[in-house]
Amino acid sequence: MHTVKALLSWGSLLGLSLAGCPYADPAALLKEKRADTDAASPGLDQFKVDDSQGFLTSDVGGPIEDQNSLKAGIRGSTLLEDFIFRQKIQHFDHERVPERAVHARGAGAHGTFTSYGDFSNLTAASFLSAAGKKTPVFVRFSTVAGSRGSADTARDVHGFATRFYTDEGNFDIVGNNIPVFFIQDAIRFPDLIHSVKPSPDSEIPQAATAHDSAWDFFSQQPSTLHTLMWAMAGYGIPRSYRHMDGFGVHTFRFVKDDGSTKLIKWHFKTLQGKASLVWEEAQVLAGKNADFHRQDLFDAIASGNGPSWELAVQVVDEEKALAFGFDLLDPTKLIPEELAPLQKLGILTLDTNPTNYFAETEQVMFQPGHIVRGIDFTEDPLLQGRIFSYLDTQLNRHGGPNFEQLPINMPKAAIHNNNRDGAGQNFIHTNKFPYSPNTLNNGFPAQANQTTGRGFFTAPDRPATGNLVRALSPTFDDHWTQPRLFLNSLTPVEQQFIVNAIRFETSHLQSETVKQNVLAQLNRVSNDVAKRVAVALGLPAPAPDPTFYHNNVTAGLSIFNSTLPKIATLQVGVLASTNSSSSLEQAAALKERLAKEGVVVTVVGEVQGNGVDQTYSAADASVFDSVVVAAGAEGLFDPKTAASPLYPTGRPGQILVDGFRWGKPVGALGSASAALDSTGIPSSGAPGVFTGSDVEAFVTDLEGGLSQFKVSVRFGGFTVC
Ligand code: HDD
Repeated sequence: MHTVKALLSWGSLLGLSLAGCPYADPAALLKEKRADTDAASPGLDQFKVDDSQGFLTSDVGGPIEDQNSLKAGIRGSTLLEDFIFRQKIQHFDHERVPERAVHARGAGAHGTFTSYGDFSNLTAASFLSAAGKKTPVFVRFSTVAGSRGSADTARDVHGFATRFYTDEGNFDIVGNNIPVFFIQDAIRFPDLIHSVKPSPDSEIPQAATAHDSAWDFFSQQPSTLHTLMWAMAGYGIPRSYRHMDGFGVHTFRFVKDDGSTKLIKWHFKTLQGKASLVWEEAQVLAGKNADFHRQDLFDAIASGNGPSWELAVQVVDEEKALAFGFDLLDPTKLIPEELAPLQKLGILTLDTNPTNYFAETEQVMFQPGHIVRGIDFTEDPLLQGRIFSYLDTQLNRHGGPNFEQLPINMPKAAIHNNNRDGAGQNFIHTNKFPYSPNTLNNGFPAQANQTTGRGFFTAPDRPATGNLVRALSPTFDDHWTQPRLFLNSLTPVEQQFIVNAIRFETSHLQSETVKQNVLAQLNRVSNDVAKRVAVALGLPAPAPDPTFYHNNVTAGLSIFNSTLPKIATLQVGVLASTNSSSSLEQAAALKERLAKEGVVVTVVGEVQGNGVDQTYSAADASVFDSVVVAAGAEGLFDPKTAASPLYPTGRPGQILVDGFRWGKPVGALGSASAALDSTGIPSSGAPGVFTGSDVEAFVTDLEGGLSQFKVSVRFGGFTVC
């Protein structure tokens, strides 16, 4: 009775009619929200719980009358017999499952893969069998080292895991945004991860490799050098999940219907273009918006700008596994595109956000072992170990063997087998004879073969010979040629960023031995890089160690030498002043104009309202891709007039200056060019700095700046020799 009365009085306060059913009206309030999520999480509708109406119940369906615990007297103790209390608290106590041992921090989305054609000349995989054939997908992006609550912009390799719910079963490409990996044999994975994770005593630092144990391992295990170079470059700090490529890393096999095979490498090429942050803004973002990447993906999809990638493969004849001067079974090597061009297979588009993060993104359980007919493994010893590890870790996370029955993991293809029981069994099997062979169930489920049922088949010609040996092949021995190829293929600014990143990381090292070991390894890749790191560490410059030095380059590895094909979803901060109505009008006009290109404008002012989206006390350059000052706001940047009780001293100027020094296009309209002068930013002729009074011309310039994304010349740069 208490509850109904309370609701009635709150209802009348809110102006709601609660006549009849006291729970009906809150449903109306939720209606709008529900409309948002109805289209989400395709294929999972039958599992969705719609709470927009109905009574609150216990887990076993009994309606609950009151949400206080049951007590012995109004001021008495809670009773053990209160099963409603116990059930609710018990469920809460078990809400978490173990976070992923690696890649704990991430975000995912649903979408579709559409095949460009019939690729039966390459593979028997059915999802690649016809032009226009659509396959539902779920993709999860992640960082590796940080825990589930860590900041998105930590410098790290980024996970790019894609599940194809094909009509012949689930196929996962559990890849990264970097085409190579740190180690060559899965047995070393626990060592790699232990070295990177926080110190066992203090659990410091979170989601970072700037510490002794990581660099101790890196320098003792030079197979890490290639991936390390990529992680120290812009690939470790992408602008968003949408602005990075994905790679299957290992060499896999395509198998055709006739059993013949080719070696392949998977690539997802971003159609948003590649873009990265600079390290200083990534660090600031970790505090200003730790959910920066997660939010970017969610918002882009919600605004109808879901990202796309082209799926492509490099295809190599089996006989050429050793033809390129390295071993295609070695996951620390990429195949330069000049040696094996990309063949485009189809397009992947993400267009739907999860409805429930836990049910979908947290419970999705990828496995490199999820392959389908037409695709096969190779003998890459890293891949071989992964096939075990992921299956095993899912058992730990789920607590039983039925995790494939969770809605997000359930294949869209029918499942018939004799696997039974176990914790969390969802299926009600009707077959009383769950064994094979049988006669009592007429031999079913029947075995597929190549003429009926398109049975999965391991490539018949895969070689398996040799004596047992606990060693890596000598064809895996060269750890230095490809890191140098990577360095050579970048712009001078990107090379400088790698040096800066290694200086940042190694400046945190305590051990002189580790520092020396790092320098020795860097020096085998590049004497120039080693010298530039050494000078920052106050150590003598090492003499060249030239065995692996070369001047080869390969295409497609630089992030900075191309422009973005799309600027939709990029973020512009327009700095206005609440005290200048003309600045607010101009900001509104810019917002409307840039919205036509899908560019998102945040109008910043001293106080919210009147078109101001964000206050100076909360806004920061790190969340914008560009910063613009509206005419009339220039007074906020003049040190003589800038102080305000509404925000920390100098904030407007700091936003503008940070935007400039982090390489973003910046601009000032009309009289606001005084803001550039006040903050020491060159106002005329400097690349990526736009001025003028004509809004249309200004917008054209700004859009050019946005597609350039980072104004490289602001960062200087040196040549690696
Ligand atoms: Fe791994 C997760 C990618 C080597 C063991 N890995 C995980 C995820 C990605 C990768 C993207 C997150 C999947 C998700 O979003 O749920 N891992 C890679 C790549 C590797 C690699 C590209 C090298 C080419 N991993 C690797 C090795 C081992 C593991 C060598 C163990 C021997 N990885 C795991 C794991 C995880 C995992 C512990 C943690 C959570 C999970 O599997 O589902 O089993």
